[in-house]
Amino acid sequence: MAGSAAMILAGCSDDAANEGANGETNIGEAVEYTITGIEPGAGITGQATNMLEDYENLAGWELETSSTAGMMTELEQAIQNEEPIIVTGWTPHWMFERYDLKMLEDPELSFGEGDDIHTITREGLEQDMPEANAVLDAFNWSVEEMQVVIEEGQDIDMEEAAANWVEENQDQVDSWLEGVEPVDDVSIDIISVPWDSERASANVISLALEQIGYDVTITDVDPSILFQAVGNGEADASVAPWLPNTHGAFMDEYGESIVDLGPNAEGTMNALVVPEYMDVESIADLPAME
Ligand code: PBE
Repeated sequence: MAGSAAMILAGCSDDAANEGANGETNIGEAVEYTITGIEPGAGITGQATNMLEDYENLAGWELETSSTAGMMTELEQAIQNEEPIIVTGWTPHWMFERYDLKMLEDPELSFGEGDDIHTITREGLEQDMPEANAVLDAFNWSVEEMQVVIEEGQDIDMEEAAANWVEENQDQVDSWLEGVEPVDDVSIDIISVPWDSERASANVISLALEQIGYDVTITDVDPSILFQAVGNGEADASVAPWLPNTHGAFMDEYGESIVDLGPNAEGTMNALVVPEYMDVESIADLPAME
């Protein structure tokens, strides 16, 4: 009896929100109870892993990690075929410009309520390189401006896209350089992460530092390595950390020996992202495994 009651209930709850694009299988079955993720070392991967614990309905669901390029390929293919797919996504990113996508509501706040992108330095940078420290501290733009560079960086080299932005916004760059004395070919190591948003900002801040005489090296690494390198003084600075949520665990671990100069861009967001045509609005409404 209990079994047939459960089956009837399951049948009744098989509402539109749980149906796949073909109207037959539910969304969970259609995506094989799998979230399409990105690099294992990304902050958002840690958040999505915690999410699987935060939501009872996601018991048994899996996060498949790969790479951002791999995730984007799967997203593109699913959209071409109008098939369901659930990915880990974020803004600023060009995916929202190119496709009709939505972020699922996150009532348990597994992804937090948004982040700001911070500028951090190693201890002692202010004493050793006061000019660079002043520029890093003044560096500030909006995620919309960042988005312009990200977008252009899809068609041309990110270095070139950043250079174009700097050329068109020299007044703003001047405001970061205001009152700072030029230096004579001093080397500085900027450490960053390999996502387009941070490739954009690392290149923009590097061009600004080069304008007053710095010789800048940019190195892209996993977030955990980034925090480790700034914490132990191997790298001078970074404009890449997403705080307090995305990289919060790394900041907890290494933050004591890191100087946080505060946000350089405000209002990023991580989430589960699905195509608009999918009939689901919240992580809490994803069907539990049967
Ligand atoms: N991201 C983009 C990175 C930071 C920037 C959200 C994919 C992450 O560590 O998750």
